[in-house]
Amino acid sequence: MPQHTAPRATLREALMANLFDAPPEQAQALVDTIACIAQACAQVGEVAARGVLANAHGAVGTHNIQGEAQQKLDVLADGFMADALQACPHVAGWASEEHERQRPSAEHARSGRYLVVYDPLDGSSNIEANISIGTIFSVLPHTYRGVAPMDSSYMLPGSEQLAAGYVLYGPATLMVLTCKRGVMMFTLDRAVPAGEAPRWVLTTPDVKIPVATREFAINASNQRFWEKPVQRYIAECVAGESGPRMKDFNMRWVASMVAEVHRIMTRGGVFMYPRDTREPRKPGRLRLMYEAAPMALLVEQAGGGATNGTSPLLKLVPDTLHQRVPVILGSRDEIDRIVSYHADPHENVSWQLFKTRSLFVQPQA
Ligand code: AFP
Repeated sequence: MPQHTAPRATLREALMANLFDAPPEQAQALVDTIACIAQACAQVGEVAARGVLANAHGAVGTHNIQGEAQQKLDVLADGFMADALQACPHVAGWASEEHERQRPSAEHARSGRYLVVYDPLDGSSNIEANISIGTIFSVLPHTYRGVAPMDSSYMLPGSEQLAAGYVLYGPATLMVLTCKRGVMMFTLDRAVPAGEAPRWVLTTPDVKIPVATREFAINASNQRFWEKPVQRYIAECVAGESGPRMKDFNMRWVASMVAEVHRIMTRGGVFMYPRDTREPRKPGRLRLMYEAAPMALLVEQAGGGATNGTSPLLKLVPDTLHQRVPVILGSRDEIDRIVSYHADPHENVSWQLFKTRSLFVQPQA
C-alpha cells in the first residue's frame, strides 16, 4: 500500500464534509453526538488494550436483562457510553444491551434531538481469549422532541436511523460509520503528544463490500436446528466445486459479530445467525435494535444486503428494546441467493451433499 503523505482528516472534519448537504445546525449536532460516542469508545479501547492490567477481565457476578453473565468490560464500557451520552446536549435518552429500560438524559430529555441505542461490548465471551471485540451504536431521531423519551420512543425501523457504527477493538482500534451517505472507516491514532487524547483519523473514505464472495460465517454447531433454505445454502457452499455452486467456499466464525462484519466490510462475505428451531418462540440470537439494525444500515450503505431471510432488516419495526431477529447479511449476490431460497422454502434439498463431502456427515441409519 502506497505511503499516505497528506494529513488525514479528523473525525469531525470527515463528518462535516460527509454531511455537506444537511442543514448546518443538524450536521453540527450529529457530529457532536458521534464525537461523544467516539470518545467513550476510545476509553473502552484503552481499558480493553490493558486487559488484566486494568482489572478488566472476569465477570462481575450479575446478569443483564438477557440473562447473560455481565463481564467487567461490559459494565465498564456501558458506564463510559452512558457518561458520554449524559454529557451530550443533543441526546434525549439512550438504551443499552445491559439495561432493561431506556434511560432519559438528566438534563436534555426534552430538548435532545437524538436517541442512542448501543451494545457496549459485543463478543464478551471472547474478552479473556483476547479475540477482537466491539461496540455497536445507532442514532435515532427523538421524534417526540419536547417530551421525555420512553421505551416506545425507540420503536422505529432501522431505515429511520440517522447514523450507525461500530468500533472494533482488535490489533488496531477502528471505527466504521455511516450517516446514510456511504460508509467511512477511521483508525484510532494513539501516537499523539503526551497529555493529548488519542484521535480518530479517516483511513478509508468510501467503504464498498464486494458483491461476490467465497466466504461464509455461521455457527455450524447449530446446523441441525437450521431451516431448509439455510441448510440448502450452507450445504451447497460446503459442496464447493463438485456441487451446484461449482466453486469452493471458505468458512469463518469468530463469535464476535463486529469482527465478522468488519471482515465482510474489508473483503466481502456472508454472516448468518439465522432463525433456528431450538426455541421456536425465539426468532434468533441477535438483537434487532443494537446489533442487527445498525449493522444492516452499514452493510446496505456499503453496497451489501441485510435480511432476516424474508424481509430487509431495515424494514423491521421493533416491538421491544431487546427483541431478537434472524440475521443474514453481506455480499449482495449471496444475500439475493439466500432470499430466493427462502422465497421457495419447499425447494427440495434432496441434493444431499452430506453424503458426498462435508463437515456435516449424516449419522449412518
Ligand atoms: P456475546 O457478546 O455474549 O459474546 O455474544 C456475541 C454475539 O452476540 C455476536 O457477537 C456473535 O456473533 C454471537 O453472539 C456468537 O454466538 P455463538 O456463541 O452462538 O457463537
